[in-house]
Amino acid sequence: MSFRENFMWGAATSAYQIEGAVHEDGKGLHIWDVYTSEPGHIFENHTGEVACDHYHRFREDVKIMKEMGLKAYRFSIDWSRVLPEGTGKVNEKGIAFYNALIDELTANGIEPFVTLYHWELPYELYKRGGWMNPQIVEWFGDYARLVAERFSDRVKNFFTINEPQCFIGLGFVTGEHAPGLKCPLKDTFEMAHNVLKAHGRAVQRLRHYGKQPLNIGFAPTGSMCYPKSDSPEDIEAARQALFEAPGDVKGWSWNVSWWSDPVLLGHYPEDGLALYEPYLPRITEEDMRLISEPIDIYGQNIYNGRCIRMGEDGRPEDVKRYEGFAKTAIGWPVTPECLYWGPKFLYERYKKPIYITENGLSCHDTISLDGKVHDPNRIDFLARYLTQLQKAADAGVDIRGYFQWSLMDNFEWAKGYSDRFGLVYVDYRTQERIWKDSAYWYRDLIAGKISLS
Ligand code: IFM
Repeated sequence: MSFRENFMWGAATSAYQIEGAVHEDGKGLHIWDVYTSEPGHIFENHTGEVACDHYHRFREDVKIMKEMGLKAYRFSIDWSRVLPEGTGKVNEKGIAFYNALIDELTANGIEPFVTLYHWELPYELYKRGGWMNPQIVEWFGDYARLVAERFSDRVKNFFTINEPQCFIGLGFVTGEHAPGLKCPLKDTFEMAHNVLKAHGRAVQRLRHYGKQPLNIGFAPTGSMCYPKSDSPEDIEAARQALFEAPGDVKGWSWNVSWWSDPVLLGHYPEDGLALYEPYLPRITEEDMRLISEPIDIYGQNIYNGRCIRMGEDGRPEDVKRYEGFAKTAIGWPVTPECLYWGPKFLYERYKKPIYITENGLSCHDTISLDGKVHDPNRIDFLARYLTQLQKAADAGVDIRGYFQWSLMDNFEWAKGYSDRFGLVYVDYRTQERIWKDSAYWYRDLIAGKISLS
């Protein structure tokens, strides 16, 4: 057994992390443009002003994708590039850029997967309250309509929002990401509710204005849970731990079920409702109907997980990692099992076809004396993780595709360019793209020249 036929082997990026051209062709500002322009927020004050200069080099980048044999490419549209003020006047040059990118992809036989929101909140909308303003539900809906009208003749697959856990948790709870706020928790729950409603409105608009039947989903993230052993007790403990609400309310956004249950099951999880009760906004049945507007596919970003066993008190407990446990350059644990147990538990609960919308690692990649970039750790990581994903597919989980994060090194938010997640190395001094060893490995895997164990 193996992955299904026409499995979508892909790679992912996002607009601000690669495009550059932030002041070109009528693009409006978004919160990251503004946040990165203020010193002190980002590692060595890096910004995305140039990033990978993908705005000008997208044809070269699509050529790389083609040579790598990618079947699919997941990228995001910068809301402020097509609607500089977030609503109203359309920036035709921004539309033209995405049209050209989509055309280039389809001409090369690469399926585009478009994300509507990968954290570029237009600054003009932020000034009007951003996610706190309930009108954002319609603003986002109008944006989704524009995207459907202009691009859905060629784009069939859409994800509404990427990693709400991060942009609410890091942007508005801890303040490590744009716009750098530490809001009262009550406000963050209200924003989250508006995010989910905006997602629902976008699903409606995409569906209604789509020029063909569309596959629509969203792309949350989360640390997965895997059992210490194959005993039914440990498996049950891991399942429970994955979906339970974090007890520490300050970390509430790092939660799978608070985001995914409303979208897929039509209600917030009961344990979360009880735990977070003092902070919750008014939630109506109409809201829940909107939030649970049916979707077709489930995207999940998975990087790592926690090992869980059933405690003697009958409650799940974390198993301490041994000293020297493998970790990536950014410091995340290497836990391949998360790519078996995560999709398995998610599929059991939500029963939707799954795409792994992001997975990958940062390494300390450098150009070696031979002019090449050798990244054995990335190859080893991918082989281990994908073996587990294949096991999940073999076990009957409906996995439709896998997007490696990322196609190329890029602007890693608060870490600037200090972390390299790409299959392709970007020399930011010259914008030269250099295939890392893992890019060749991924190409050979896609071509069927390498088998996973
Ligand atoms: O670079 C990010 C991406 O934008 C969202 N998911 C995690 C990646 C690595 O941190």
